[in-house]
Amino acid sequence: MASTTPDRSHTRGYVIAGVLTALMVVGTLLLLRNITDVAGHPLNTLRPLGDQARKIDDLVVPVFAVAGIVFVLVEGGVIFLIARFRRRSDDADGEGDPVQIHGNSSLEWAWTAVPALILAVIAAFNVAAIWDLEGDAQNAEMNVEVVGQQWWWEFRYDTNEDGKPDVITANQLVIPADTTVGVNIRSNDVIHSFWIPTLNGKRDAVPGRVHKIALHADKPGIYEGQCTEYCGLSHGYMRMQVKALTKADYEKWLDNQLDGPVEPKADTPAAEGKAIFNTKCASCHQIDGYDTSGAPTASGEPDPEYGGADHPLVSGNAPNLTHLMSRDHFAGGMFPLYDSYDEGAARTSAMPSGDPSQGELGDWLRDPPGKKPMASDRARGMPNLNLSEDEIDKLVAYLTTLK
Ligand code: HEC
Ligand SMILES: [Cu+2]
Repeated sequence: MASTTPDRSHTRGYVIAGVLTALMVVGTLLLLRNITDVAGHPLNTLRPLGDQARKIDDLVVPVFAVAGIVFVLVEGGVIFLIARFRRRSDDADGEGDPVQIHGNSSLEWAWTAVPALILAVIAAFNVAAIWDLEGDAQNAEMNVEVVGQQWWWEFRYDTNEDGKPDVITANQLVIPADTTVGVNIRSNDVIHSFWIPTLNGKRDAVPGRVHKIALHADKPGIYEGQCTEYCGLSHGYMRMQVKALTKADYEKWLDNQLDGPVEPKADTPAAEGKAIFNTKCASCHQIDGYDTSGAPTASGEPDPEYGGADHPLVSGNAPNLTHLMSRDHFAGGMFPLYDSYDEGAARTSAMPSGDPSQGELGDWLRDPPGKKPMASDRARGMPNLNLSEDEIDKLVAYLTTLK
């Protein structure tokens, strides 16, 4: 022991403390840089673009500030005490020890009561915010059913309020801007989580339950989201978007959705594609007006709620394709439906414009599980149907007519 002089061990300690401090400072700066650089990061909770996200932000910022003050006070105190009362080389045992305050009840009461008080005040604001958000959901101007599926999101609109959906889409939840929209979040299989961070907090989609939240987008635009509850193989490929349109564009979009599917002209590749679709795809995918009532669901049984004759637009566990090309992306928002896609104003018009991504759709039909991991042998996702190139061409010709 005599070989380690106090001086050398001190130096080593200072070096380690210095390096750790430097790492912490660099890490904090990097973190701050990333979380404040919101432009290129669409999944950002610090950039509220709607009423509900703003209410959450208005709560988070002051709470974070309080936590920051407490952090600085406590850590500052710890560092001060370590420096002030550290053992020096000329210290003798038992001499000049700090005053011991163990058992000082006023001090102990104080450091129990002060944090409790701070937490109680924060809790009051939290509960008020939760009630406020709940009120928004209950007083929504319109409602949409949101159904989590492995691994994509389905959106159902009941515009004539007869209890049955009359518009069913996937991946992109289209809403009017500046309108409070209630979303009733459900699941058709496992637990997912619906999250559009610029509009509201996340909410789980739990089988057998309905969770309701409100979304209110200030302006027309695309608001990105991502499933945030691990839900199996392709959880990471389960995105969604809210597309907010002006009220006029929303009406246009709705009119188009309420129309039946485009019928391909006779004797075209698209017409042949439709015939192939009816034999190879319609058992899973719904096109409005084609009778596939009672299509089997994930469990293999016709599901009265999801696939029964009462809900002829709902096929169960595959996206409704009636107006496929009115969306921007397919398969959980992963792949583009348009090649030359205008990122500007066209993104928020009633119908995307550009050249259909025939290649992407062709690749998908050639080998869906190769493009996106799926367990199609267990009715989770789309199987490889071993289509010929000729069938693929005709199917793509048909699918791209479905505006
Ligand atoms: C066994 C059921 C099943 C069959 C049969 C099937 N699909 Fe699919 N399909 C799915 C499922 C499930 C998805 C969703 C996959 C995902 O996004 O994870 C899907 C996704 C798609 C999509 C993307 C839709 C979107 O909006 O995201 C297209 C396009 C598609 N299928 C076309 C076809 C065509 C064409 C056929 C016939 C050749 C076909 N499917 C046959 C189950 C099926
Ligand atoms: Cu999910």
